[in-house]
Amino acid sequence: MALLQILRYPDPRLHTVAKPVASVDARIQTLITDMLQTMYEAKGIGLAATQIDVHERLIVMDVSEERDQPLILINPQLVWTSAETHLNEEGCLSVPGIYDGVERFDAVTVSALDGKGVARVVQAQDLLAVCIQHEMDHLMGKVFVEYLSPLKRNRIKKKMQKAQREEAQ
Ligand code: K1U
Ligand code: ZN
Repeated sequence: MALLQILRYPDPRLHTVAKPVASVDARIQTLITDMLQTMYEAKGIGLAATQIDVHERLIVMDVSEERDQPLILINPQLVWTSAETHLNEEGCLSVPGIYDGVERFDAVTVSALDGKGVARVVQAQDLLAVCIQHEMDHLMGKVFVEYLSPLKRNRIKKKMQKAQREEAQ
């Protein structure tokens, strides 16, 4: 197992559009193990491969209280979205310390391969639905701050750059 480095906003690599996973092989299984360990260690509820600079369509999540129900989505596709949307408070491991509201579908249905390469259909609502939409955005190169106003986004960008400059000293 290995802890992976999570890219921090405004790293331009976060805007890379991920390609489909060609085969759920040993390399992908190792990546899943390492991404789960990295997500749990960072106390996140999700992590997209984009965030660890791997540009393939792979997401790991766990929204359970006990942190014992990992969910793996490989090559996820949204097949249904609810008519209703809500503003939800979101955070992001690539934008630490920043939380803000994003409008998301209340419920979604996603088709994907699981960690063993088996085709699954996942129906999600509440926090899991929000997390899936947030992580699928990462795979498209989109970070949640891009839903915020240019003013807020610029403030966040400057704050992150300052924090990274200070960390480097
Ligand atoms: O993708 C990521 O960076 C992980 C992110 C997922 C996420 C959290 C909240 C809403 C949507 C997506 C996080 O895990 S941020 C940290 C966190 O654990 C958290 C933050 C706010 C609410 C719940 C959890
Ligand atoms: Zn994120």
